[in-house]
Amino acid sequence: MELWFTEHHSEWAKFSIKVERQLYSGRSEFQRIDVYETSEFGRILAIDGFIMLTERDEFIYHEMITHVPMAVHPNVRKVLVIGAGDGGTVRELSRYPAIERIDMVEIDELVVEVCKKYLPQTASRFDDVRVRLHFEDGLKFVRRKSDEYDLIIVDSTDPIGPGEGLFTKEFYGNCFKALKNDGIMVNQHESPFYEGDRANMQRAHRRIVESFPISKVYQAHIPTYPSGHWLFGFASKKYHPIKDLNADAWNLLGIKTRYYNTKLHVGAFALPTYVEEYLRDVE
Ligand code: SPD
Repeated sequence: MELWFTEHHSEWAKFSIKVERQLYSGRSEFQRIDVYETSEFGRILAIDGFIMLTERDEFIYHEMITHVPMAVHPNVRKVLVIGAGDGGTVRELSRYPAIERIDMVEIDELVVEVCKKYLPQTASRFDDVRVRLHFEDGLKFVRRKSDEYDLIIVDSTDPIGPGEGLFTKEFYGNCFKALKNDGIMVNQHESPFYEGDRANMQRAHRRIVESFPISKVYQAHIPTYPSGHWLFGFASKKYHPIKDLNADAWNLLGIKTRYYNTKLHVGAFALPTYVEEYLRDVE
């Protein structure tokens, strides 16, 4: 008998991966967590039936959500990461010696425990002395902060269930307040392709545009996310993602990446016309 993992990408489209075996299945007070072993994508983490990462393509997402802002802001010392319980974003941030402190706020401690046990490829740097884990709601955590962070990375689930609050106007406003006066916020911004994701993407963009003076969107190709076309938001108080890119300084750091590079950085902000139109419609 064959076992397949299937995610609904729209009411009429599904995406399936053959599963060799299920490694973990559990339910926290917030959500259902599953880990599968597959031949094509390695291990897969699914939350409430949606793929959060696969070992094969997670590098694309984690490099793009981390290195884009890090190559723009000239002096990141203190970072807030919201969500990201799999550890992939912390792993990428930990490659920067100049970062002094990484606060990671994950609502669900079970996600971190499961990833430490079954996904050591991403959950590999939680022991970095600069990392502080806070198990609480990111929405509440950020409300208490003011003028504190150089960079906020919102590495959330989709805006259903516990991730919903991380797509609200109140949350983006509080991120603005929590950032220093040259701070940057980057968020996972959903996909432009299927109608449901597109609506979430437009709603997030409208709210971020209302909260930050500079608000741009960039893209990456992530095979296991709906349609394979994924967006990230770059919101900033001062720095422009292309005009303020310091490619030479970033390349001198010698950080070895597999997807991100400083040429791709510029290209990632060149969006297809239909996506530009969707964004313009809500600006
Ligand atoms: N539909 C998938 C969206 C997943 C975004 N978050 C992924 C978490 C990886 N650290």
